[in-house]
Amino acid sequence: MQQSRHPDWEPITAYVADMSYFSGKMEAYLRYKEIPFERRVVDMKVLRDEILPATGLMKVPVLRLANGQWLKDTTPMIDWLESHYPEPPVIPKDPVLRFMSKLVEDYADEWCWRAALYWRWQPVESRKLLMRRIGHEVLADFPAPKWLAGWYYGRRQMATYLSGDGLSAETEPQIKQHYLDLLDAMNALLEDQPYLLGSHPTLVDIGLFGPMFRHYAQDPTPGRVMEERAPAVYAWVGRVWNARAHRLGREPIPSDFSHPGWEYFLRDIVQSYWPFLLRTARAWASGKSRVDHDAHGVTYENLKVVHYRVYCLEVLQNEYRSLSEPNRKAVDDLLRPYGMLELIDGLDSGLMQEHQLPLRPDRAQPSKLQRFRLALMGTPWDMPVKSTEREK
Ligand SMILES: N[C@@H](CCC(=O)N[C@@H](CS)C(=O)NCC(=O)O)C(=O)O
Repeated sequence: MQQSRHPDWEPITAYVADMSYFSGKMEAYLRYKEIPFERRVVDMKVLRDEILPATGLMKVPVLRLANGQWLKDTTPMIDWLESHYPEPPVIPKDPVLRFMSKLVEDYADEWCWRAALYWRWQPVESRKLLMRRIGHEVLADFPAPKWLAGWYYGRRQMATYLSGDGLSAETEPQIKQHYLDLLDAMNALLEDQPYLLGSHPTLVDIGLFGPMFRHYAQDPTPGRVMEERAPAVYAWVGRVWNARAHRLGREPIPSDFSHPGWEYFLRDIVQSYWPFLLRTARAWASGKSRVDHDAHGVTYENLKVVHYRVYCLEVLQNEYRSLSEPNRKAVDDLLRPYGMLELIDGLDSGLMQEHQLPLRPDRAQPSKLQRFRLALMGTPWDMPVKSTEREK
């Protein structure tokens, strides 16, 4: 299945990090679709001097087209690439499957993050290894011994994504359990089919590959759990990494979200994740920077209100609203055993233009002070929202 070639922007340079959740997701997509790309593993210098001025964030993955244009954020990047490299589609054509797949992708990106960070940084064995790896791989040019730079970065990750993301004595068992539940649900799906929606990889495989590959399969502590508890998931991780469109048949044998393996996902999305998006969007609209959120029978306290997630909700609501009446009913029927998706009228994250790809080249450049701060602190979640952007 030869992709049509685009000499204007090929080869694409993919800026990635080897232990990064979203880099794993992006690479799985590019590899399966056989989109030509050159892989560039970043260090702090590349993040600061190339990626920050071009995208406004020190985050990976980002793509640079041969004509000098840039793309960021895996979800809009995959949408953009799907429109230019349509065959074989990874996003299902059927509107119900499409909406449900986008919902699962978003859940994998934003809700599976907390437990993946927990299993990386909380077990001492994983933490020590990752601090070392980061010191060597990302912070090689840091003006400090590598072990110290890695230790500093790891501590910052823990402050931001563990204690800063609702980890407490009350929530810890739930956060830990989330990974085990995901494994059980995915194992059930993968006992019946090679990919989560049938014979070919689709967006749900790509989305869940984010937490499953660079974190769960490769970090030592969760990796051992996966090997023993869910060998079908372990095999799937390798299968997705090795999937190439030309090797799979042209006609996929599709499945859908009625398989019992999806029950866990649908319940968690409707009862925990979607309400979290609503809470985030409402808090953002009233200018709050932190919220508490009740889910899984516990309270996740003091969660950061991440502006990007308001945009996620806006995009998903737009998708849902654009469904025809019968398709919306089909989605509602799938979700009804767990509840319904409440919508917010007039939701405007103000980030729609920011995520138009390719990125506009005339973006505001960070000041020297901001660059210094970012080099030291990185950009955990998103940069502080300017007060003018936040007024509604
Ligand atoms: N929404 C973004 C998220 C990208 C992201 O969070 N990347 C992480 C690595 S997996 C990062 O670069 N973090 C830098 C930091 O925390 O300093 C996407 O979908 O690409």
